[in-house]
Amino acid sequence: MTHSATKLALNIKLWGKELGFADVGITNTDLSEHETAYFDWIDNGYHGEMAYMERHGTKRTRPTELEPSTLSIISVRLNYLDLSATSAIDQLHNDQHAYISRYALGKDYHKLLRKRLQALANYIAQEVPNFQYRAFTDSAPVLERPIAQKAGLGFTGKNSLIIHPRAGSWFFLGELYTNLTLPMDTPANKQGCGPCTACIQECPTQAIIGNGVIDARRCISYLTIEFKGSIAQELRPLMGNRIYGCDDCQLVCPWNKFTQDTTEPAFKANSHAKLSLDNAPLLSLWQWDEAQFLTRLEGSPIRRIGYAQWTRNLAIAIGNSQHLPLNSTISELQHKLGKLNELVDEHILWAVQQLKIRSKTALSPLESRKQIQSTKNKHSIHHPFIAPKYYLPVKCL
Ligand code: B12
Ligand code: SF4
Ligand code: SF4
Repeated sequence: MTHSATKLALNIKLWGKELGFADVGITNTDLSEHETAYFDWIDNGYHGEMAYMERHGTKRTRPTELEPSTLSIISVRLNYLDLSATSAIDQLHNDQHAYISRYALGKDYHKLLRKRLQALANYIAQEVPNFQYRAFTDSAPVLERPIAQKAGLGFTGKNSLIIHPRAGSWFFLGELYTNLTLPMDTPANKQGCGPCTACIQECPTQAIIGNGVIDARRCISYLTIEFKGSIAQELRPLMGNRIYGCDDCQLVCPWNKFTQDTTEPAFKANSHAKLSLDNAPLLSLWQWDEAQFLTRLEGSPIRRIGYAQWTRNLAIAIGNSQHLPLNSTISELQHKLGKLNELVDEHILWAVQQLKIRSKTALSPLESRKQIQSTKNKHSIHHPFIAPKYYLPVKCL
């Protein structure tokens, strides 16, 4: 490796930090050690209905099939957790409120991250004639986690997320595929989980089926964001009040006590919405019509799922609530029957039925709390699971 390549790599890291990335690492295009695991995952059908993952074939595992001129990959991470947002744990414990995944409380990260990568590329282009690159985050057939691990940004946790030993896992990943020959960073090969299995045990739907292996078909993130169909009845009670994404396998991860606050104003909770998404009552969100959904969530990643899916998800969360007023909530639910489509109606009817069952077996809030605590079977149909212990920096617990 030439002296100038080493110097350029150092500069790329400095520029990346200047641009607000929490870390920048560099690796090559060899992801062969991950190929078998990836295709086993697809062959087992764990990707559910994300058919694009099958369609992309080896483009995801062989970077040069996606971009032939690629010689080195620059991998970046950007912290997104807003430590000043209402406590994630309080929201999960309040079944009259909606739980929205922390990454979606602010503005959509796709554009922001790509722009930032573009800015990094501009710095490089000033130094290197004939510099070629492509910027990616999330949506392209790129094996982002294995790349980040190889570039030294963190190890792969049992929850499959990349975990930085001094910053936890609340960050997005992005990449620049480049035609530069750059020195590789040391891969973060040693898994830091040790004997811990908190994420596996506490996943509400038992979607983590092995070390680093997720069955997306059971994952609440998949069910609420990617999956358009009818959610299996046995999974609905386990979803609790999680209406968009899920964070439990990060909330219970001890490494996340080292979480760093986001420095991005765009990722601050409610940087876009006219309602506090970190603290939103289910029934207020239920009252939005489609026009409100579209205007209030302008610039939010949530808008992507569309109003019908949003309504489906809300219906499940309302059906799971033990503490909403019964009669008025049932009539609010019924009010939307026949307004969207049969699939949404089916979820609304399910929710109405859940509330009616609740009215017959009504427990006082105290009795109901006691029952939740004493339940041995955490996947008991009536009690969406709440983990006993969470890890976040003290200020936002
Ligand atoms: C499809 C997808 C999903 C699916 C499937 C999740 C999954 N685990 O694969 C669903 C919808 C469920 C999902 C959920 C979430 N996702 Co997602 N998702 C993706 C996407 C688009 C592709 C991931 C993929 O290829 N999966 C297929 C599996 C097989 O690949 P893999 O997990 O990378 O697995 C490799 C390694 O884990 C390794 N491996 C496998 N087993 C083992 C075992 C050991 C011991 C080791 C060391 C390694 C190892 O080999 C595998 C094959 O190469 C990426 C973006 C991208 N283009 O990469 C974002 C991405 C992974 N998601 C992300 C996020 C933030 C989330 C959520 C937290 C969002 C939320 N709050 O709801 C959840 C977390 C759920 C979870 N525990 O994974 C971030 C992760 C950032 C990070 N710190 O790691 C990414 C990178 C997006 C981004 N650009 O920031 N996601
Ligand atoms: S995001 Fe939620 S449902 Fe998915 S694996 Fe993590 S804890 Fe389980
Ligand atoms: S919760 Fe425990 S097992 Fe899961 S990723 Fe974190 S350290 Fe690893």
